Amino acid sequence: MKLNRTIIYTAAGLLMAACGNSNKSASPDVEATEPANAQTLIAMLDSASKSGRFYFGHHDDTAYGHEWKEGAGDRSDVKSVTGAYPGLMNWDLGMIELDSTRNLDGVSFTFMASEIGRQNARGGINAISWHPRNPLSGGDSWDVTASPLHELASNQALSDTVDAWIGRTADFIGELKDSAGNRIPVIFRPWHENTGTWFWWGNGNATPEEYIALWKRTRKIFDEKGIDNVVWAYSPDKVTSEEEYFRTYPGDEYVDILGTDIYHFDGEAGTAQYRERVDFQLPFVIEEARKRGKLAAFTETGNEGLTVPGWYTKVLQPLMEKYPVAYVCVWRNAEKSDKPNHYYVPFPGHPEEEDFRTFSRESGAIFVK
Ligand code: BMA
Repeated sequence: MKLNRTIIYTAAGLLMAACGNSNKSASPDVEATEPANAQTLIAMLDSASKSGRFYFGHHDDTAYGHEWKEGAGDRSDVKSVTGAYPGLMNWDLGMIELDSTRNLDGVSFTFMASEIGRQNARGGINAISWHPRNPLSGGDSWDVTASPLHELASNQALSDTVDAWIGRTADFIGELKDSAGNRIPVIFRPWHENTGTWFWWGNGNATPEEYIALWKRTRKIFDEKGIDNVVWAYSPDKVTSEEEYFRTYPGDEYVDILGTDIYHFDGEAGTAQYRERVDFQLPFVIEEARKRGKLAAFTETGNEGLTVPGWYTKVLQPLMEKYPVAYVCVWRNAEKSDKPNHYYVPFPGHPEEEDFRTFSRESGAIFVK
């Protein structure tokens, strides 16, 4: 189905859409297991997906872009091309565990908190990922030379460190407030892509039991601190079976969103493989989410450097039309002097600008002003 309309919401418009669409689908309501604060965000996401829409997400959207860094908050490559901000912005807490003032990509945590407030005020959604350092080796998230989760149960100093690190993410999230002083609900998506082997919490570096214990530990720390503004997202990478996806699933009482991260690699030559992976995975993610009273999302995707002509309208859009998810999020537009080809949305002057504008008008994607 082609939704031939522009969907750009203001905060008021979103509220009307949320109320107006509540009876349109026969699928069961998403379970009200989270506190009221988080429930508001769950309802927004649920209403979007039940009406055939989805939030379009971009990581670090207003923090920097392909040709600029250290934005003042109003600049965005998505906005420069489409006229509106993405409906969802993703942010990453990597380095907060070390009490750093900036994250692993140089974004100041003070700026991040303020941008989360601005995105919330314009009726948009915020999601948070976390690439923490390896607490055993001192390396980064991708350092798998030491496997801390094998030792977590027996090494008191290590488990104290991990608890303190999780505590810092909880404190940051608990401090996210709107202008009235109310906590801003956010999606938190820790310990992601764990079916892959590249993170210290991933496949080969932790048993399923160790991974699940880490997730439960995370949730316990948030609950003990009374953090009530989190919508929890589980997001393994591509898998070859449904059993693999659920092997590390912490349980329905810990998760609100069943997600998945699948990237389009190898340009045009990789299109068939990308489609196959998504066609395999999203149907069962969506179906299991429906059965369990959860939301489904395409938590990370993208074609790095937009090497596939028409990627947004010819590759992503047909997938989004087939698979009703609450949101899709593409990764960051790194500044060109840092990583010249590491971008996932076009910037002004890029040949894919028009294609992305068409996608923004016709796909049912939600952007905000
Ligand atoms: C990766 C890349 C890295 C970045 C990390 C965390 O996919 O974008 O350059 O440091 O995500 O944002």
